[in-house]
This record gives sequence, structure tokens and C-alpha cells, in this order.
Amino acid sequence: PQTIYLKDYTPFGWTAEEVHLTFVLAPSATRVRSRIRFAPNPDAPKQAFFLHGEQLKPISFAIDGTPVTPEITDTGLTCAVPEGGFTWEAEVEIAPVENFALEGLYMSNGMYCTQCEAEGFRKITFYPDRPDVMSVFTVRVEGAEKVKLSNGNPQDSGEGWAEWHDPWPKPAYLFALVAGDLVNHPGSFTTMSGRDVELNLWVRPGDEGKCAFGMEALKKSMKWDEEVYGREYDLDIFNIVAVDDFNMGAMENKGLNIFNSSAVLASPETATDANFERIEAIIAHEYFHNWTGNRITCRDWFQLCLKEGLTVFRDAQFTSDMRGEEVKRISDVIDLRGRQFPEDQGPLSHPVRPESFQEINNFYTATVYEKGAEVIGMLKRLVGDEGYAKALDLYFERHDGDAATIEDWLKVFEEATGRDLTQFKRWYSQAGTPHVAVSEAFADGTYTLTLKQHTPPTPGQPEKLPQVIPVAVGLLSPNGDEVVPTTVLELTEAEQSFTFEGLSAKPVPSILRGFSAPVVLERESTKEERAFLLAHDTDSFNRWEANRDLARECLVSMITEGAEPDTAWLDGLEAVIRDSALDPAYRALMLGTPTQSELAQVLHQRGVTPDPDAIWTATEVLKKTRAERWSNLLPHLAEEAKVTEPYQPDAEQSGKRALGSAVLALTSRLDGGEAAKAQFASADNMTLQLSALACLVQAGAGEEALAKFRAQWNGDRLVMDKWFGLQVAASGPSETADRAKALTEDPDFDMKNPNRFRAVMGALAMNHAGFHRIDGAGYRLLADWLIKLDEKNPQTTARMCSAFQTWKRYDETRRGLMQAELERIAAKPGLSRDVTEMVTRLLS
Ligand code: HT7
Ligand code: ZN
Repeated sequence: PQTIYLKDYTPFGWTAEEVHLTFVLAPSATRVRSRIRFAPNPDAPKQAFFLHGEQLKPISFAIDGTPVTPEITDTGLTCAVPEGGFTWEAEVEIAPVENFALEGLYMSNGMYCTQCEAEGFRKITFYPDRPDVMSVFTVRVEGAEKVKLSNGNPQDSGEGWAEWHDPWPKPAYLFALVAGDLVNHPGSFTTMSGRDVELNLWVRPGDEGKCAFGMEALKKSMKWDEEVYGREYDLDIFNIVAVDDFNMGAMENKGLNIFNSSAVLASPETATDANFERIEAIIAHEYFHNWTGNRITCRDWFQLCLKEGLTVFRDAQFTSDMRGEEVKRISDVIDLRGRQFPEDQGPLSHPVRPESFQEINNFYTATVYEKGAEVIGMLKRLVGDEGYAKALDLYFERHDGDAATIEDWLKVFEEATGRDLTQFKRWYSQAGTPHVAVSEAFADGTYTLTLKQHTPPTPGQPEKLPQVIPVAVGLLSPNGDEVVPTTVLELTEAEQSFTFEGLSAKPVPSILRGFSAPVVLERESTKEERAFLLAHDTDSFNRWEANRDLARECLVSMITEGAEPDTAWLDGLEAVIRDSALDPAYRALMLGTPTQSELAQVLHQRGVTPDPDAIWTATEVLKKTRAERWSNLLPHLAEEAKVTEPYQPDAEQSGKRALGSAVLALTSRLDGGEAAKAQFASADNMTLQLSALACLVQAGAGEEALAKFRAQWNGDRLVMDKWFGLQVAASGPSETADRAKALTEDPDFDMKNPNRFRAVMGALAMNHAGFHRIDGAGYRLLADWLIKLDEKNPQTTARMCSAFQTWKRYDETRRGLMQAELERIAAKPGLSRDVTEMVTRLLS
């Protein structure tokens, strides 16, 4: 496959002034007619006229009304064109019903829908399918379906046809079309300038009862973007459509967002609190793209973080405002460490702005999205809230309508704040997680912190330069008072010292407050000091982090030295979870333990080969110990966690239920699942039902409940995904792979549906000890299915290959087994470009 480089960027030789498309829908023979007005692009070098196009059956082509015969290859066409402007016309035929890759125009449960990001439009018609070619689209859809939607505003319609016009120039990746016998949940919004916008959430008949929450989330997002960023919606209508077969969470097509049904449909009976929170965040994310992505788009796909990092940052701000900053920040850091750190520290490591790719779909990663958002968080911390607001205003004012770059983005910050961001820009070009080592000294009332930064080599980048790292620090006096409030130290050198004067005693430092930079902090501190921070830190993130550190240290000692659980730490933690002044959601997070893969990562960083079985055993022993030690406390906590009001998926109630679930998980280790059985029987919402079921399966007492659950929810695809996933996630290490295999033989397992495939195979990959079973059964099963799925859906297959991204850190046997599976995948004849690139990088 061909490698594409950022340095080779060249503008397209023509501008597309207007685009007219007509779709005559038919499942196996949809006709697509295009009429495009092209004009020479004065900013581009001379070049041959090339339009992308893949898997299209050509019917006819004309220029200015005269038939032409272009030269067509697998990737597109070239054609001789006139010197000046001209009108291009083409007709092609496509077969949506045979499209299982879910890119381009495809069918899901009898409904037509599209997915064009990143390069799916070229499977619809011949076009300059690149984000810097922006045009105004008018679309006519012909078909018998009741509902026919496209981008922009409705223009006209009649029996069997509908026309849409989008006045805002857009790249082809934001094109969308939906047609089907759908029903809508309507709503409306009045913008800050007083314009009325029609809102619709389109779903399959039967799903009407799962729309209300999504609609409210959309209205809240629209309001928030006006209030916080001054951004108003810009069309008369905003449509959202729920689709069952979808490769990712959702897609921000202009005026016509398309959502994986799991990312928008919810009712208290069928969705958990976590589902509701995710839905609210994804609706906000896609809506926020209207400005950060659509009105200002990316010049090329290397700039993906320009829209994704910023939009993730914005949706995190929104969730913090809706649900509480502390809990959101902790959850985001858990997620970053669980998904982005392993990526950054393994063979798939790449910069936030990659410099080359073979298949862009492989770069919709945690690094581009989540680390991209962290980089913006650091920028905001460095320039301050006011500087950030000024820079964003300038960004919107200057670049509205542009296809922009990271250089454009940083320039508005430089101009708005007067700050030189040359060194900061390394966050976009250097891959890998920086490590920051801390040492300290105290003499004559002066406390000195010395910080040293070092980033380990990553593929293609053996040497790293120092980055600008904002390290938020506070100092506590030995009696627990804060003597120096949070101060941001700017680490710019490889090694740098910072002093604090006038202290009466050696303080206890609280370092990297709020997780002020996405780094690994290396600090040798005593357990007593961490326990002190757990008890006294005024920074809620670092208070949680002190607990996490103690948990990690306790587990590492149990794994490597066979130590007993650290009872001093457990007493300190008990004091926190007993404190009913603290938010239940925060206490639930305090009760969480480091994941097994996080422990594997920590051991690997310390030069110890992780043993998944030993990690699993230590984690289990710790959970059991906690349950026994707190056996008197658990009933009180369970009582405190009870919600008596009718179900609401808000932060307050969800926090209580999260605490209740954590308590139930511990209780189940003492009572063999009795309390869980009672909760399962009486639950009137999915959060309580599912947490009880998980405890029962985990306790080995789940068969009856699983059967009941299936009988109750058989007709609900989204709930049945939970049924499939939970069994694999909650099973013990020796049975995970067998469970997963048996589920792939279930008549309701459908590999063509990405949600169902991920429910089973994703859960297998996430069950650390189960996936890494020493006989390689987990690896083999996953590889078998990846090989099968690649023939249908390369994008989802390639994403799931990352399950193998940490393969090099394990023992020789496991390493060998994983390598053999990767090589088996690589050797498959006809392997897709997506998967070829992934396995090549994994094996490098
Ligand atoms: N911008 C979108 C990214 C995306 C995508 C979405 C659905 C299916 C395939 C996709 N490929 C890329 C989603 C987002 O970040 O909002
Ligand atoms: Zn996005």
C-alpha cells in the first residue's frame, strides 16, 4: 500500500463551486448522478484532473454537455479537461445492500444511510474526496421510502422525491443521506439571535420511547455552545438519525448527524447511567463539531486533531459543567491511562498530528482524540482562561469557512496572547508519553523541587526534545494546611528547579494537580506521605491519585513479593469512603482499583514482565480482603446509596448508584451473590439490573439470571449487546475464551453488526487474564474472527487489532503466541489495506 506524507500536501487544482447530486435509490442498483461546476484553483500547481472513486460502476461522463471517456483505475479517474471552468457530469451505479464495510452508502435494517468520513464519499461518486475541497451541495433523493433526508435545509419535495440544499460550503466527508420508513421525535430550539430551529430525532418504529433524553441533551448542547463559546446554530433544521449498523459512535454530517443507535437511544429500563452519560457527551460532541470541524474544517487528514482534539476538549468541558468537574476529570484520566498510554508506549505510537499514513481510518485514535484534547487543556492552562477565550474568538473569526491547520490554530494563540508557542508545538509532533521525575530539597525555609523530563523513544523517533510541561503544584504543611495554593510550574528544560521560600517546615508537595499534563510522574515518596495526601489534599484529583498510587503499590507488592494487602492504606481509604460529606460518585471512584492492564503497564515500566494470572489473583485477593475488612461498613454504604425518588440519569442519582454498585460487588464476595440476586429481582432500571447480573456472573451464580435476562430482553438489540458482552467481561480467566467462543455460535451473534461483534470480541480483549490465557486460546479466537471480519468490514477489524498492541511486554510464551497470530493475520491473502497497515506496525 501507498504511504501518504504530510510534507507532500498540494492543493487540488480546481475549486468545486457547486455540486448537484441525484440519487435514485435501489438496494442493489442505486444510480448516482452528479453535476459539478469546477473552476481552476489559482493557488494550486498545474496537475492532471483526478477524481477519487472506488467500487463504482461507471455509466456515463460528460464535460459541458459533451460525453467524455475518462481513464478509470481502482482508485479514481483522470480526464482531459478544458483550460478554464467547466461543468462535470457523471452517472454511476452502486449496490448499498452489498456494502458491509459501512462506508459510503449502505443499508442497515432496510434503511439507506451514509458514512463518508474519512474517505467514504469516493464510494458514492467520483469526486475530489479531500477535506480542503469545500462546496455547496444540492441533493435530490428519489425513492419509495417515507423519509428522505440530506444535509442543510429542505428545499422541495413531492411524491417519491425530496430535495435538500446546504448553503454552507463543506467537504465531501460531511455529506449525508438517509432514507427509510422512520419515525421522528420532534423538538425545537430558539437560538440566541431568536431564530427557531426544528429538531428531529429519527428512529425505527418501536424506538420512539428511547428518544427523549437525546433530544434534551441536544438542546442543552446548543445552549451551552452559545453561552460558553458564543456559537450559534446556522440552519433551519437539525436532524439526528439512529442507525443499528455503524462503525463508530456517531458522525457530525452538516445538519444531519448519524448516530450508532447505542450512542443515542436510551430509556431507564434499557440503558445504564453510564450509557446516558455517554449519550449526552456524544450528542454534545457531534453538535459542537458544527463549529469545530464543519464551519472550520481540516486542510488534510493529518490535521485531524484540529477538529477532534478541540471537540473532545469542548465536550469534556460540557460534561464537567453538566455533571461535575472532579468526577469527570478522574474518569478522563482513567480512560487516558487505559487507552492512550498503552498506544503511546507501544508499536502503534504516533504523534497527535501524524506525519504519514497508509489508511487514515487507522488514525482515529486515542492519541489524536484524547491526547489531542489534553494538549488543548495544557494550552489553556498556560495562557489562562482569558487568553484561551481571546484565542478562540480569533480562531472562529479568522478561520470561519476555512480548511485550517495546526499552524493556523497555534498562530491565533500566539497573536491573542503574545506567547511564543514554538516549543509547545512539539506536543503535536513528538510521539510518546513524557516521564517527569521529581526530587526535592528543603533548607532554611526554602523548598526546592527539581523536575527532570524524559520521553522514551517511539517508532521512527529515537531522540526526543524537551517539551513544555505545565506542572500544577500545591504545598501542604505537616498539619494539613495548604501553605502554597496551586501554582503552575512551566517545565521547559530537560531538568529544572523551582523554589518556594519562607516556609516554616518541610512541606508535603501535591504534584501534577488535576493531572495538569499527560505524563507519567516518577516520584519516590513514602506510603505515609501518600496516606497524608489521601487524607488532606485539597485537590480532589490528587487526593484520588494518592489513593490510586497506594492501591498500585499495594498490588505490585502483592504480585512481586507475595505481600499481604496494605492495611494501613485500607484504613486511610475507609476514612474517606465513610465521609458522607463527600460526593458518592467520588467515593465510588475511590473504591475503584487499578485495572489489570494498568498494573501490567506499571510492572512493565519497572522492568518486571507482567504475569496476567498473578495480577488477576492479587486483584481478587485485594477485593476479598476489602470486602471482609469492611463487612460492617458495607450495609451502611448500601443504605446511603439507595435512591428513593423515581429514576433520573442525573449526576446525583448516578453517583449514588455507582457507589451502590461498588458496594454490591464487594458484598457479593461475602454472600455468594444473595444481595445481587435480590437486586436483580427488584430492579426497575437497567443500571441496577445489570450491576446485579455482573455480580452474579462474577460469583459463578449467574446462569439463571442470564436466562431470565435474555427472555426479558430478547427483542432489544442494544440490551442484548449487554447480555453478550457482560458474560465475557465478568467470566473468570480460565473460561473467558470458551465463553466468547460459545457466544459466537449463538444464533443471535451477527459479526456484520459492529456493536454485537465488539460486545463479544471487545470484551474478550478487555478481560486481561482471560485474553492472555497461557494456552493462547484468547489470542487464537480473536485472530480467527478478525480474519473473518476483514472480508466484510476492514475498518472495525483494523481498530480491533489494537488488542494486540501490548504484545511485546509479556513473557516469551505469550509473546510468541501473539506474534504467531499477528503473522497469521498478516499472511491472509487479500487482507485489507487497513489491517495490513495495523499488523505491519504491530509487528515492527
Ligand atoms: N468525526 C467522526 C469520526 C469518524 C467516524 C464516525 C463514524 C463512522 C466512521 C467514522 N470514521 C471517522 C466521529 C467523531 O469524531 O465525532
Ligand atoms: Zn469528533
